[in-house]
Amino acid sequence: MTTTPKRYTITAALPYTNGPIHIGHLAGVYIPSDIYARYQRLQGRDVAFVCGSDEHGVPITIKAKKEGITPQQVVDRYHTIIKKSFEDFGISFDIYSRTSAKIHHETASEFFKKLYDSGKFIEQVTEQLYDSEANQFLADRFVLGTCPKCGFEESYGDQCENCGTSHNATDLINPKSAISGAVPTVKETKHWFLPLDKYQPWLKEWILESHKNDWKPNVYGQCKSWITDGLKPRAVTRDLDWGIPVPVPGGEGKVLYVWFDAPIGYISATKEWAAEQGKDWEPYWKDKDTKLLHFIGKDNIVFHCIIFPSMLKAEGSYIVPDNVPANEFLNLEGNKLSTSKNWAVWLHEYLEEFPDMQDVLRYTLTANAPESKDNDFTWKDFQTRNNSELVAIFGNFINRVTVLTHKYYDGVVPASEVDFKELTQMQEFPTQIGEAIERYKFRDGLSSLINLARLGNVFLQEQEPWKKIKEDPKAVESIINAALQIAATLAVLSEPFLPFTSDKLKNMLGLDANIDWNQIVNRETLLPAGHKINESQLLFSKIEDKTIALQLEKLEATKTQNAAQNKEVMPQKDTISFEDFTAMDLRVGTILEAEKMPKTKKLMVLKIDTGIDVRTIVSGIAESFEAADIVGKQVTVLVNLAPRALRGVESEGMILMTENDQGNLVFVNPDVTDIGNGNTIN
Ligand code: B3M
Ligand code: ZN
Repeated sequence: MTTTPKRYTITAALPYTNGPIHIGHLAGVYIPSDIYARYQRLQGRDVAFVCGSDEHGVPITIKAKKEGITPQQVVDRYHTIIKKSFEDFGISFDIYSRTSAKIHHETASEFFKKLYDSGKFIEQVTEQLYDSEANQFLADRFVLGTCPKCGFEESYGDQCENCGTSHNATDLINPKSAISGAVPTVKETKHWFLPLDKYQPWLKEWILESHKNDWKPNVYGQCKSWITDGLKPRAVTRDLDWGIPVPVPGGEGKVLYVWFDAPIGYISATKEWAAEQGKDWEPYWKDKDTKLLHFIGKDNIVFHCIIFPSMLKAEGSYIVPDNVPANEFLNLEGNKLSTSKNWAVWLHEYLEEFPDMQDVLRYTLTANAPESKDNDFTWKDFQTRNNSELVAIFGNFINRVTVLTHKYYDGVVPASEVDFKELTQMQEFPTQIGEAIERYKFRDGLSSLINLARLGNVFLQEQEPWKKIKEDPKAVESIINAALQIAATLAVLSEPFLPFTSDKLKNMLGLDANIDWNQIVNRETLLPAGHKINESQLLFSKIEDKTIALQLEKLEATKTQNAAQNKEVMPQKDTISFEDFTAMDLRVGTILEAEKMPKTKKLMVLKIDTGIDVRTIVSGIAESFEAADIVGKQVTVLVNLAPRALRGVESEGMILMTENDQGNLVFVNPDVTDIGNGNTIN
């Protein structure tokens, strides 16, 4: 039997502040952690739910360089946007802090100094990759190369996004600088290393032996492979200028590794929150009766299960996480979500297009959460979940029962003496949903919730109060009373998943906003007879096909844009002399006839009026044009090209073609001024 912990410290991964957040972030980390935190609060438990912006690290510096602004400007911009998105979607952090905050700089510095003073680090001069063009060491994301483990060619210096392995930049095969593209040289520099190998026996016992059954298989599996591969000392400082200065002698010009400071951000945020609340922060991180949980995405597992716990262990006075319920990844319409490719549904944009529909997204992302494998978000599924679950089941049930209550009883809850079996069944839902949440099975919890709404719907359908109201009004009182109890239970149990809907529903039913989870099965107190409910409102509304089509078009446009950007531009050919150029005789011609050459894919036989004669030219354009469409077109013709035979047809010249910026072949047409930026081809 597990006993209830005294308090919960719930952390959600600190998002990098180099861009806004999208549905992948919500589905992977913030919705599950929010469901969990809200549920524990409803159980009356002591919860600290903390998060904040991760404002150090190379991605931010790269973004700043790209835009010609300072890293501080980058983080200020996105911190505001991200914080607002979380608020807008009802992510109920007790605090959303940031790692550029003074309290965090102090906390992280002290933490480092404590490990330094107690001799927990190895100090070592090693050779690190260096970009001699940019005069800079190439840490982490400043270097790209082939992953030594999986062969992925675009692995970062510290982590491979393909296989998730974390390594040292010097392990990369064929490294190149992400700043200048140069092949790095090596240069000696001093750094501090945390000897992870020393913590290996403890990690083995703590994770592999004690958490075999309660950690998710994906998390446990990654840890196991790490520990069995053997851990190596890991540098926790970097030669960079953006970050927290290394606070010990010899640390000048160096900063803490972002993955050293960022998780300490959880502690700093807790401190900040506790100070605001007039509480003591320490029990949230140091008392053995506290349950510490890290909600993260799968690419962060090693940092939260191996590195940060080793840091906490080295420090000595902290607890380690009880669980790290990491999710897999969410894809969008079959492709990996990507900030740089703009392949995403951005939260701020979603809200502009679907105002007040936060819960529909929360619902879809939970119902489809990548809990045990990568999963796909599709707009079609979003529409179906809304129309056939939220509208047709949940919304429909609530609408029926509230409308009938107003119609028959002026909004006053009627009395009842009948114990319907549905009311007994209803009583099982709080435990069922609660247990699912406790086990991080949020999809199961949500599906139970919708089952409760289904139960209510079927109940009304079977009882048909609208038919009985004439001949048996007494029976209808009991039916409506029971249906209202189910509605009230839904109002409370939906809160962790659909907080906006829950608020609206509580309001409609005239329920106290702060009812807790265990109060709800009591029919006498929840919605007693005589209680008056408020005006009925629609909870959800149907999403039309055209709305979904618009979203799909938007993604199509992104694809086209990406294709145009990724198109390889052919390098310039060798220079020619002015004489070479003037030797070309270019004329404006008209296509008189066009015919695809039989048995070829590309060739088209054209009859061209060049102004001096009518001649035959064979051109490789049959894949791009229909013969009938080009007759009569004006084209530019190189008329003095030496004739040559193509498949037995003599070609006397060349039509000038180019590619436009969508990558399509177009004529260099005397009528058209915009010919794109391609080069001449035939
Ligand atoms: N900023 C990484 C990420 O967004 C990171 C998480 C830090 S949690 C301490 O993938
Ligand atoms: Zn790899």
